[in-house]
Amino acid sequence: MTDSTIDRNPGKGGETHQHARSGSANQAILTTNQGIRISDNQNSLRSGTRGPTLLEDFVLREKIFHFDHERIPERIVHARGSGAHGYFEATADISDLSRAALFRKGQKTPVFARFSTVAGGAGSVDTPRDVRGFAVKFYTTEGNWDLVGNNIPVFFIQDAIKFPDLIHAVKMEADRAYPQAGSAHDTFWDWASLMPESTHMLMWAMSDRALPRSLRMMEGFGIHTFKLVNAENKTVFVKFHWKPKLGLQSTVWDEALKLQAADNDYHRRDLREAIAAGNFPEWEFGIQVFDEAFASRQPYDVLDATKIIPEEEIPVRVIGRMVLDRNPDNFFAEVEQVAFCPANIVPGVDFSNDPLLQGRLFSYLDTQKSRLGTANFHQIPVNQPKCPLQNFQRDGMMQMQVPKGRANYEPNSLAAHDEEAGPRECPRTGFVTSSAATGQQESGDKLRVRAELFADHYSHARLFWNSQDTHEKAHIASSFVFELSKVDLKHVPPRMVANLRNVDEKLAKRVADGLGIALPDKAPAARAPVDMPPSDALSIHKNMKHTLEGRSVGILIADGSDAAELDALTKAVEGAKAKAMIVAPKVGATTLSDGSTRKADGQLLGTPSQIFDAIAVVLSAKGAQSLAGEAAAVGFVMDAFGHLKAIGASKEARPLLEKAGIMPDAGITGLGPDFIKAAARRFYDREPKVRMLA
Ligand code: HDE
Repeated sequence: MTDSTIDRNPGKGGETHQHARSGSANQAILTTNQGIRISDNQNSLRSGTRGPTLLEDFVLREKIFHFDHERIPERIVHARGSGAHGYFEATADISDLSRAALFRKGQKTPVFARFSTVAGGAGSVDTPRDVRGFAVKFYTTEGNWDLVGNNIPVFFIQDAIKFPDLIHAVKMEADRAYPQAGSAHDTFWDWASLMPESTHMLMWAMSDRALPRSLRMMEGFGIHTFKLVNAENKTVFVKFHWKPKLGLQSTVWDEALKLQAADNDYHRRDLREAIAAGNFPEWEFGIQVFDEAFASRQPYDVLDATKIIPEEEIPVRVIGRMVLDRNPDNFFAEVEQVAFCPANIVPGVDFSNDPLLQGRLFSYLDTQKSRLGTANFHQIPVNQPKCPLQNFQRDGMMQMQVPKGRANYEPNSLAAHDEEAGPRECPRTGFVTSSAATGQQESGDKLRVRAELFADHYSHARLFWNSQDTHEKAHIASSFVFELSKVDLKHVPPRMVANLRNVDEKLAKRVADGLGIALPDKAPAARAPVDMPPSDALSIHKNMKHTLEGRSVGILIADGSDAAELDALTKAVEGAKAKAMIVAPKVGATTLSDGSTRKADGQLLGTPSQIFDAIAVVLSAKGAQSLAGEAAAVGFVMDAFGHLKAIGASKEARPLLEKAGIMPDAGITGLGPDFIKAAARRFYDREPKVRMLA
C-alpha cells in the first residue's frame, strides 16, 4: 500500500486503519464548518471495531446533515440552465436616450448570464424542442439591472394571469410525470389550441429557433417593450436585442433527438469548453427605439408581448457588446443560486405597461424567496450588487451582514455625524418612475379587459410564416405534424389546424395532410388579420454566417490512416478557428500510415456525428473496408448526411460512404480546401433526398 491510497480493509490484529491521503506540507487541512481540524475523514466514530456509531460524532453528523440539505427547490420554469461571467461594454453614445451609467460609451460592466430550457427539470436534457431563456444580470455602478429574456422575441400569452396555466399545460402531465422536457403531449396542445393568442409564439417554437446548435449561436430578446429615460426625464420606448457574433445556427429535428442520447449536456459542455479554450462567446447588444407617435400608428399594440416590431420598420441600433469570458467556479453557488428579477432596474431604464411584464415584476422576488429560502438572497455572492448597498432592512434568515449602531430606521436624530445616522434617499440621482418624472397621468377605471388590438392573434404569426424560406417552412409544418401526432385527444389536432388556417391556408393543409386528418373549418378570428411585408430578420437561414469559427469537425480514423493527410486536415480546421476532434475505434492509440500513433478524442461507439458540425473520413482502403462492417461507422457518415452536414473523405474512404448509401451532393468533398469551405455551412437543399417533410 502506498501512502496515497486508502486502506479500507480491517487491520491485522483488530487495529483500526485510518490511512488517508497524506498531503504535502502546504496542503490545505480539512476542517468542519466550524473550522475544527478533522483527523479522519474515512471512518465514523463507533463504539468498538464492530459496534454502533456514536451520536457524539460531530464530524459525521455535520457532513451528513449538510449533504441532506444540498438540494434546493428547482426553478418551476427554466430549471435546467448553464451560466457564465463576463462583461458588457457600451460602444455607442446614447446619452440622448438614457441616463443609465452602463450605457456611457466605453463603460465596462460585469455581467452574469444564464441560458436555460423552460419545460424540463434541472436534470433533463439540453436539446429538446423548447424556448431558451437568455437572462443577463448587469452589475452596474448604479445597482443591478436584470434583463430576463428568451431566444424568441415574443411570448405565448398577453397577460401574466395566464402564466400558471401555460406552464402547467406544458410541463410533464400531472398524473404521469411525463414527458419530461417537451411540448409534444396532450395537455400542452389542448391548452394552446384553445388560446389563439399563443399562435405567433407557436410558430417560433415549431421553427428551428427552438433547436439551437449552441447557446453561443442564438439571439436573445428582452421581449417586452421597455422605456429609456434620459437626464431630462424624456422617455422613449425600446426593445432589447442580443445578436450572436457567430451567427445563428440550429440543428435539424432528427439531429436534436439523437443529440439527447449522444450528449445530454451538449449545450452546457459546449459553452464551458468554448470559454475554457478562450473562444469567448460574444453578442452585440442592440435597441429598437420608437415613440408614442410610432406606436399609435401601428396595426398592433406595442404593449402586447405576442407582437414584434419588424426590424425593417425600426432597425436595431447596436450600442454595446457582451463577452462571456469566465466559467463559474461552482455550479450550485453561481448558476443555481443566481436570482434574476425583471424588477431589478436602474435609473435610465423603465418598465412599460405591458401586462405580461407587469405581472413578472412581482413574481420573481416571490419565487427567489421560496427557492433560496430567505429574504437575504441578495447577499449570495452571485446576486450581490457591485456598488454600495445600504438601507435599513435588517435581520432575517441567513443574514450575512453585521450592521453597526442603533440607527435602523429613518428619519432619525441619533448621531452627531451623518455617517452614523445611516443612509438617506437621493431625489437627484435616485430611480424615478418615468411617468412620475414626466408628470404624465395614468388613470382609468378598474377593469379586467385587454386593449382592442390585443384581439389580433394572427397577423404576426402570418408575418413570421411569410418571412421564412422554403426549408424553414417545411421544418415548421413538419414540427406541427410531429407534435400533434403525439396528441391522443382526438379533438385537439383539428382544433389547432383550424387556428392555423388563419395563419396560412397552405400551412394548415400541409399539417392536416401530414397528420392524415380532414381539413377542419377555419376557426373564427377575434379580429381579422392584416398582411404585413415579410421581414428577413425573422429567418434563421437569412441570418446564418457561413463560417467554421466556433464549430467543430469530427475526423474518423482507424489503423492505417494517412498521417500526412490527417495532419494537413487538422491544421486546416484549426486554421479556420474550429475544433478538430479525432474519432477512432480505439481511443488510446491508432497506428497511422507512418507508424506513429494518435490518441482519439472520442471512441467511435460513443461519439456519433451529431456532436459535430461537419465530418471528415480519413481511412486507408483496409480501414474503410473494415469500418464498412461497423454500424457505428456507417451511422457516423449516414447521420452526418441526413443532418445536412459537409462530409470530406479520402478516396480510399469512399467504400464506407457507399455502404452508408450516400449520394453525390454538393456537400461531399475530398479533404482539401473544398472541404473547409463546405464545412462552414449546412446543405439544406439536400433535405428532400434524406427525409419526407410536411
Ligand atoms: Fe419567467 N420566471 N415568468 N419569463 N423566466 C422564472 O424565476 C414568470 C416570462 C424567464 O435563469 C422564475 O427564478 C411569470 C417571460 C427566464 O434564473 C419565475 C411570468 C419571459 C427565466 C418566473 C413569466 C420569461 C425565468 C422561475 C408571466 C421572457 C430564468 C425561477 C408573467 C421575457 C431565469 C425564477 C434564470 C424564470 C415567472 C414570463 C423569462 C417563477 C409569472 C415573458 C429566462 O419567477
